[in-house]
Amino acid sequence: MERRRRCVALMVAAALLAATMPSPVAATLSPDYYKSSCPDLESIVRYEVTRKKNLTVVTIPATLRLFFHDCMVGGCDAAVLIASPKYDAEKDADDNESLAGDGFDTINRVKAAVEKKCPGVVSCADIMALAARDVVYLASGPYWRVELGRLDSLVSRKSDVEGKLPSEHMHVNELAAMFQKKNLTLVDLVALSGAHTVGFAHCTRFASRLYSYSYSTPTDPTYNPDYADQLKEACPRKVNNITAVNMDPVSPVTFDNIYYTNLCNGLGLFTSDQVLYTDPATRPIVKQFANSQKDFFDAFAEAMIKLGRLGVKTGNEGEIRKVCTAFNH
Ligand code: HEM
Ligand SMILES: *[C@@H]1O[C@H](CO)[C@@H](O)[C@H](O)[C@H]1NC(C)=O
Ligand SMILES: *[C@@H]1O[C@H](CO)[C@@H](O)[C@H](O)[C@H]1NC(C)=O
Ligand SMILES: *[C@@H]1O[C@H](CO)[C@@H](O)[C@H](O)[C@H]1NC(C)=O
Ligand SMILES: CC(=O)N[C@H]1CO[C@H](CO)[C@@H](O)[C@@H]1O
Repeated sequence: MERRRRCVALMVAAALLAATMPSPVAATLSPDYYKSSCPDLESIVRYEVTRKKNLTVVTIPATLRLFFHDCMVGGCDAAVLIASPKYDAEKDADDNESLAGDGFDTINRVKAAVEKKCPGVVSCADIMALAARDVVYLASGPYWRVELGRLDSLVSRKSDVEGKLPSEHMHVNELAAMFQKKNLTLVDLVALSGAHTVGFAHCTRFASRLYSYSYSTPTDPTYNPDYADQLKEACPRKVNNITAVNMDPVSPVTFDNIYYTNLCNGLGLFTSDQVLYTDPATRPIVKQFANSQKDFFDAFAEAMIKLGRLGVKTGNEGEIRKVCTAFNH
């Protein structure tokens, strides 16, 4: 009840959403890209992703986050999947922020199944885009047609990651600037952050909000006090670096708009979540999504399509990897 009340009675102009028209489609991307070369692609991906999700539900957040990290660093090109014996690939950067192994495993399983039916045809980058859509849908989230036709990168460098991924300590101006560099708007930022309606975060990511916000005010006052108490219980002062909590304390495994009602109630886990409500630049968008799951779903789908257009490799910039963790050469 209380949760709903603080976010009702607002009518954000429809213009907010109209302002997020996607940029023109890169000529090479199309949902029908593999229509003749691998007609069963989407059902193979769906089947394998469902199988993996049936084994472990953390597949959902892990696979979704992996796609975001891949796209933000040099584009959606599966560079994040490369396993380097020298530990100098994208996934080895500190900023990979403990990407969960189940995301990698999902893509590798799907790729193996796709290779059996359509050898050498479908890129790992496209499989990541399809799998990210499928896990959202399996968690009761929106569905969208995925544009396809990406090639896989020929390089993957740890040093490329620095400064490309947002930090949980960032405020709206910093987040907006980082997203703007990728042509992602404020609405895209708020919508994509809604991915934190599923998944986990380690205590070490937000402990400073609980214990060392400032000298006179140790706990961030934008936390709901009861929530802060619960978090302190789960994450004591000298917590290890393994303990994690649900990012959406209300509906942790469902892809829904509760993330936004949470923000209205001080239940945003990271600074980067809660500021979307405290900052007047983004608060109307948070309220809109809290009030309309449909508006959130539409905006999320659109923002994921835009995210999927970043840094697409074509021609001699890429290849179709045989296995997603290694270059062909
Ligand atoms: C807006 C800026 C963002 C920041 C600062 C941020 C930061 C983080 C951090 C620090 C974690 C916890 C990692 C850990 O402790 O293991 C996390 C988890 C997660 N993030 Fe984000 N993120 C952002 C945007 C996004 C976007 C755009 C998506 C996807 C569209 C996303 C999807 C996820 C998911 C699904 C998880 C849970 C991962 C899991 O349970 O394995 N995040 N994020
Ligand atoms: C996943 O689990 C659901 C529910 O138990 C079941 O109906 C479905 O057949 C399973 N799918 C796969 C691919 O294992
Ligand atoms: C952003 O849009 C501009 C203008 O359409 C384009 O030139 C630029 O390449 C885009 N940037 C990214 C990262 O897609
Ligand atoms: C986690 O803590 C252990 C033990 O203190 C340490 O060896 C390890 O390097 C830490 N891992 C990370 C990712 O910081
Ligand atoms: C999933 C994964 O590969 N995570 C890596 C992130 O980077 C650290 C080193 O900074 C590795 O230890 C992890 O294995």
